[in-house]
Amino acid sequence: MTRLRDDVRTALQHGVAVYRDRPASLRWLQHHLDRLDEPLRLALAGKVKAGKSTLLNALVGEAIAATDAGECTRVVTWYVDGHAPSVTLHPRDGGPSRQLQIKRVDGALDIDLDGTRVEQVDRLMVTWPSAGLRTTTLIDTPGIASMSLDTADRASRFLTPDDAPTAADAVLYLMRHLHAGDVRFLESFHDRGVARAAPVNTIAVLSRADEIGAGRVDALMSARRIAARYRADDTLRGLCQTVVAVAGLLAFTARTLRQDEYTALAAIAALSQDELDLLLLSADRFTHPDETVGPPLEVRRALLDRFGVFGLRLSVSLLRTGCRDAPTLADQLVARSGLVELREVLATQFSERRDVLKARSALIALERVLTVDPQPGAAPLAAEVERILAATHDFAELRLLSDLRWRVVKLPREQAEEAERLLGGQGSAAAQRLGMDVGTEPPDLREAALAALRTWRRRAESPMAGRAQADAARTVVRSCEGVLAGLRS
Ligand SMILES: Nc1nc2c(ncn2[C@@H]2O[C@H](COP(=O)(O)OP(=O)(O)OP(=O)(O)O)[C@@H](O)[C@H]2O)c(=O)[nH]1
Ligand SMILES: [Mg+2]
Repeated sequence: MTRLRDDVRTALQHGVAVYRDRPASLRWLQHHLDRLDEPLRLALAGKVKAGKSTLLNALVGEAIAATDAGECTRVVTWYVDGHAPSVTLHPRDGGPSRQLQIKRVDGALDIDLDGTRVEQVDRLMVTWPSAGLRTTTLIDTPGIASMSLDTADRASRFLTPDDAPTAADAVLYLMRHLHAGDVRFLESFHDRGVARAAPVNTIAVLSRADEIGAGRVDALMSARRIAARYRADDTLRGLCQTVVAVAGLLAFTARTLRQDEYTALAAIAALSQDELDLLLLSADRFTHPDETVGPPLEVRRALLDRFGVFGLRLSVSLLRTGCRDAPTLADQLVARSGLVELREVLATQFSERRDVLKARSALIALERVLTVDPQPGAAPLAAEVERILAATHDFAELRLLSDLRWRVVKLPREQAEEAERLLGGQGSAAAQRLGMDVGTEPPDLREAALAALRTWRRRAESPMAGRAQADAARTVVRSCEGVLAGLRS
């Protein structure tokens, strides 16, 4: 995979040589050269209050992104791993960037724009030492379709700028229910040229999943069923890789669970069933000033903020069925929040494809320069981009994945699903491509890969197949060959 990165680096370096007398293009190319070796940039996008910042905090395991109130929810904020904490403000007018003071309020990061108006801020850059940010830079964006047109505008300008490839390599799109506005936004977040495959770098999240079904203990099961239905939806299939249900608040609270919270929950779990049923009836009931059972009012209020009604009910039921300490409770809550699945999907769809996604971003940028600023000496460079695109099977895979999902290439449903899997649509490891368990022994994997190879060769050579179907089958054959080669080495 590093060969792809090397090829793209070489092409960008050629670009730098060709454009040495064109300052704007040169800066752009140099920027992309640096970016090639950076961690993957993952943006969190979605409507106002979809739970973006909370999920970001859950992924990092710390309260670094501002949630709810505060002007900082209205600016694009980057979170980058680094040695010492720092916050840098980059102004919109391209003027010099400046350092801001860092404050922590109740353990959460509190950024003060120090007199600068939100409208004047291009982005905030937060450097924060965190293992969660080492391989991925997270970018929090303001809510789209918000009351304030300008805030929404800042997010969409960042995610789908008119005149430049996007600054993110991949996107996590949060939605509470599928809404026409979500579809429109996802549609507008499309590619220009190169891989022509927006779905490859977008994962949709059914967020605040605990609120589905009014916080009943089976809320997450309902949410998972809805996510599965969205996954099968033809429109959404063409717009994102997959859909995962996540209760971000619960995940964040679990990852930062405190002993005093555990103790308070354990005291609640020890109440009689009748008392419990009443206390956990609703949010209002739980924080009612006249309530006499359970912890004091301010503790109950704080618990509700951190867990939500669903989280409280789930925690109590876990405590009553044998969960004995805070770390165990935290693990079980994280497991049920959907965060584990989300992390797995991020790993298989994005982290393992990091080099392809990075190369893709860089080639989009290069193609852009070649188009808007054509130069006499640039023809070999254009040819080089073409060659990389044609020679890199990963791009062929991404393109075909997208075409199958958009039904540009039509295969019978079952064949299409099998093709998507073999192309790496559910993860690029051999077992995932072959639809087998992760622990499957290599000889069994090899046998399955050979069987798949034979099937798809037959399909590629079938006189019944149309041209597009035959081409698609040939791409799948190459993927099978790749799996076999990987197993051999
Ligand atoms: N019940 C529940 N509440 C949540 C969840 N995620 C976020 N919230 C709450 O929803 C509100 C908004 O959450 P944020 O994370 O700030 O949402 P956001 O999408 O970043 O909002 P903006 O940046 O203002 O667009 C907060 O009060 C959160 O506590 C969740 O998974 N479950
Ligand atoms: Mg936010």
